[in-house]
Amino acid sequence: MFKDSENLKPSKINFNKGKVLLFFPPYPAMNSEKRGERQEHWMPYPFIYLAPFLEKAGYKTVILDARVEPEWRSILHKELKDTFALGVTSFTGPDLNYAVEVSKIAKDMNNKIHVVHGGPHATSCPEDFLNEDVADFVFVGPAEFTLPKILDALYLKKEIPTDVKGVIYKVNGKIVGDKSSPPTVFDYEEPPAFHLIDIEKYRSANNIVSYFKTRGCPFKCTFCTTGVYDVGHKARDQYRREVKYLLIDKKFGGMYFRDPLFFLRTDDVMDVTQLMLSLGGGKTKKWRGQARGTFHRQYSHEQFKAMAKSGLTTVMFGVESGSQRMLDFMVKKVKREDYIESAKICAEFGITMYNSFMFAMPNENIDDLKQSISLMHELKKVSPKYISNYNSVFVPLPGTKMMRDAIERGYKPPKTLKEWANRGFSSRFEERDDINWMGPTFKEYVKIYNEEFPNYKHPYELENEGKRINPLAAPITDTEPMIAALE
Ligand code: B12
Ligand code: SF4
Repeated sequence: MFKDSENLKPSKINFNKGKVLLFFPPYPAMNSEKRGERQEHWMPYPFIYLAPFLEKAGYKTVILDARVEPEWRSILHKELKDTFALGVTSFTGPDLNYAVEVSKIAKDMNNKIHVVHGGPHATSCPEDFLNEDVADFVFVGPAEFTLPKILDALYLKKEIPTDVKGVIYKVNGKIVGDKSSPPTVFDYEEPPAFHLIDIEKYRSANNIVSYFKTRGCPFKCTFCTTGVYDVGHKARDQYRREVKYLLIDKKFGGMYFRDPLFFLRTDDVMDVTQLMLSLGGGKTKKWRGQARGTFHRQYSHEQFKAMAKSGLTTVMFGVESGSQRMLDFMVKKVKREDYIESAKICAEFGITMYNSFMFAMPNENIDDLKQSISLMHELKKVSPKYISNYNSVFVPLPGTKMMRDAIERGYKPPKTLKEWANRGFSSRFEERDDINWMGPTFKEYVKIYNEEFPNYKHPYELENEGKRINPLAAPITDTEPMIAALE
């Protein structure tokens, strides 16, 4: 046991202000019977980060994660009986149906429960929740510092402070408040509230854990909402403590750094490399992170070698398109050739390059599609063993420029929470009826796509069918020859 992971224990606090129940909606793919076989499960990170601030302020905090609690409805009813405030998070998608359902249940209880919402959809479209009377307060962006302030005002029956950024609510039927996001602070002292969840429920058969040491992204690709936040980094001691806790105390075998751009800061990456080496390196632990196409020129040969030796097994690239015209249009700030060069580096060091491509974006034409397909082949040719390409079909995300590009071409965005919840985000064209931004050549586009990718299946679907093994989940012995070669 590492001594410093003791610091992750919460301090003794007197919870005298009432109970806050934090609800994470179900995610059917995760709830499936094959849950234990999935490659990786996400802990309810927004709540793991918010809870310590609530506890510090004196609120008993309970996390109800419906993704891992099949009986969540009965637990919810029981918990709500003495709840002071219910917090709900939701992505733009099916989550919203559950977000509405649980809020209604809370509002129908005999005890007065303050209902607050936050998360990706609340950040993009905060008014939706107030217009439909689903929430009393809606939080935009990170809420560690703002949520306790509003709850305290409610608890002490004081005026709602008007100087809190990132929260809106109704006064006399009119929406008031400041919906600009507060700064993203991540290097705070409060340890994540791992003590509030049963970590075993997030252990997949492959024993991989996700972790963030950075939030937000300095880039502003026009289809993505992550760049909306400014960037917050954890301090060195803080992430070292937390990584050791998960990998050593909790015995996870692989770590996926979900930082939007993990490989951006060389000093941090080298520090993580040292840390992973000290924890057993590629011999007992593996890790993975997300990079930009410029990965190949950000590190020296020695540094790549050290990373591979320390257990870096996979790097994920949001390639999106093989057309430079489209890469420029989405302000990716990467050259097509960068991906080829990064593929060569990954192959040289035995690191799997996981490339995500996006199709049917507004302004994309047949030639762009052909260039994406040809880039996929070029990448695969670098190393069929270490390069893997995956597809997704564009989903317009609220608050992004690419959604406005789609609207300019005829897309009618959903207007209600129900419409947002029920719109398609499948990666198979035949399951999508919302794509009307592609112009007259769309039929031909789909034909070429389907010829290239007949019966396309997403990695999760392949996982569920037992037809795909994430390299991070492959037995350690499979990566040993490469590590030996690097000695
Ligand atoms: C992990 C993850 C997933 C996982 C797990 C999802 C799940 N439901 O189990 C998987 C891979 C399955 C997934 C799938 C999808 N995802 Co995803 N995912 C993420 C990721 C990488 C991390 C989310 C996270 O935990 N962040 C860490 C926490 C701390 O950050 P946070 O959510 O911002 O929380 C803070 C605030 O928002 C706020 N807050 C959050 N909740 C609440 C609640 C209350 C009450 C309050 C007061 C405050 C509050 O306080 C928190 C602490 O400060 C993000 C990108 C990112 N880097 O954040 C994308 C992201 C959330 N996903 C996104 C998308 C689009 C999807 C998909 C639709 C992709 C697709 N086409 O299939 C699906 C839909 C899934 C669904 N349930 O509907 C978008 C969301 C955009 C949107 N408007 O919804 C994001 C932002 C990425 C992007 N492209 O911009 N995803
Ligand atoms: S796509 Fe990646 S690089 Fe671009 S803004 Fe989003 S997280 Fe940042």
